[in-house]
Amino acid sequence: MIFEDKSFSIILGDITKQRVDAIVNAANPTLLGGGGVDGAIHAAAGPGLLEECRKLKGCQTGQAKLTRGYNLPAKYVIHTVGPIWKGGKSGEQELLASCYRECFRLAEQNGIRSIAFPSISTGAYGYPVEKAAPIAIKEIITGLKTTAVNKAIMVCFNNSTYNAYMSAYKNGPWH
Ligand code: AR6
Repeated sequence: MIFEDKSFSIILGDITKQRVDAIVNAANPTLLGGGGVDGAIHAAAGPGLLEECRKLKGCQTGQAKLTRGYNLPAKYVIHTVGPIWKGGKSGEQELLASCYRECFRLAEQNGIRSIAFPSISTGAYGYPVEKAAPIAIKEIITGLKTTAVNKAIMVCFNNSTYNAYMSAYKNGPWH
């Protein structure tokens, strides 16, 4: 999708390989690493990332914090903590939207022009991807329209995630 010199893509791939200004990490409140995309980002970035994360003293659900990218091709990592899915009546939608918005806010503050997102909360945190995808897409398109970020990529790690995002994109009101 291209609009007003801005671009949004949904791809199948590995976020640690993306050559963008910042990649987003789906972290946990300790910011001290974990499995899934968090583990992959720490493994690819090297120990400097964990050292910097230790100084951040954690992060609340729906918030985001920035570090450098160390051995990653990306200059920065934006760590955000998605909500754990508890059935949808515990504010999950608003917290998930807040993750994407906070990432754009930090991007804007730090001169980041290109950003790659993983599918926040839809792995270990159990958020149904069919419900998460339209929220993610809406906030990413809003972020592109309202900040200086000009390129956003949703990096899906498997086919079912990719299909859910493509279908949410096709069925959405944004084009
Ligand atoms: N590139 C892109 N996406 C990936 C990659 C990768 N290299 N690896 C996994 N994914 P998850 P969450 C996808 O579980 O649900 C961690 O332990 C994965 O297929 O990584 O927010 C943290 O420390 C899924 O689609 O994050 C937290 O404790 C998506 O990334 C907890 O998991 C998110 O899955 C956070 O859970």
